[in-house]
Amino acid sequence: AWRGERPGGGRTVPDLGWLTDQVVASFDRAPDARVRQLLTDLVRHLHSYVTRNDVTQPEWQYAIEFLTRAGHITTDTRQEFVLLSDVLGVSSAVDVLTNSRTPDTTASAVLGPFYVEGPPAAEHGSDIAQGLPGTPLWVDVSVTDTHGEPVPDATVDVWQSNEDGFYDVQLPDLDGPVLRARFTTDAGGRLRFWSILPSEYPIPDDGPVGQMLAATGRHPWRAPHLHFMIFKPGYTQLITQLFVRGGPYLDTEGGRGDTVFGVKEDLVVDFAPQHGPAPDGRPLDGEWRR
Ligand code: MBD
Ligand code: FE
Repeated sequence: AWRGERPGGGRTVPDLGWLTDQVVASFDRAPDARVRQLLTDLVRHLHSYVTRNDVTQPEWQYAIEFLTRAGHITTDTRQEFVLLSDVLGVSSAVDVLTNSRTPDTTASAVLGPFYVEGPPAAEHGSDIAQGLPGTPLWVDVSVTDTHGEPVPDATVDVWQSNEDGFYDVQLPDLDGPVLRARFTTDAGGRLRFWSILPSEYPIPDDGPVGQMLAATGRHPWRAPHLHFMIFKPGYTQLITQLFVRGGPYLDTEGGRGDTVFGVKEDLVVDFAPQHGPAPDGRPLDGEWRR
């Protein structure tokens, strides 16, 4: 962490409006109005930020080094900038903005770093955990349009962590994809599959984002969740998550909950313990584990 001295408090910082104006004017001829708007406002906020906080050169250098270290962590399974956006609540903010454009739909949720394009196609009733240990979970979801009518032939990608909170892409010993699958909704707009209960999950915290969490006394945990991406030509895509009611880190107050601020009350659902035969005839009770 950065340890330099801050300049003495109470000093009057110079007015930098002339400098801000010059940079803003430099964007005047940007042909794309949206580009001009976003860059102009970004510069205004950055200038205001360094001015209001009287940022020193070592501090700014530290910030640049932090971002540079983050930028170097880009693998298939780890994108530090995504995590940074997540833990600062920016991903969630953009998600809420996006969702507000389509009222009357199931709430969306952030994509996260572990979606893999083109998951393996799975049959209704199959086990996407492929026998991994955990508490058996039977998922029965209906996809409906905004009039409540079932949507058949929608593509539904699902992905989740295992019992220890790891996604398959984080486990090099696994042989091929697991706990991720692609379903097509049936004539009644439904999909059904076996899996295991997802568990709470620490976001990767051995990099710059982890240092920031540690420096601020924050924990790295996400509340247990199942991811869904639902799409069909002619419909707006829905990316969402379902959270396990009663699970840890669901608290949306006080900044001690889900570390990416991704929980929405509407998306917390009952994962009810079942007794007796399972919907597909398998023996099952609430205590049963494999
Ligand atoms: C996850 O599993 C996740 O879903 C998000 C949004 C961020 C980090 C890890
Ligand atoms: Fe996730």
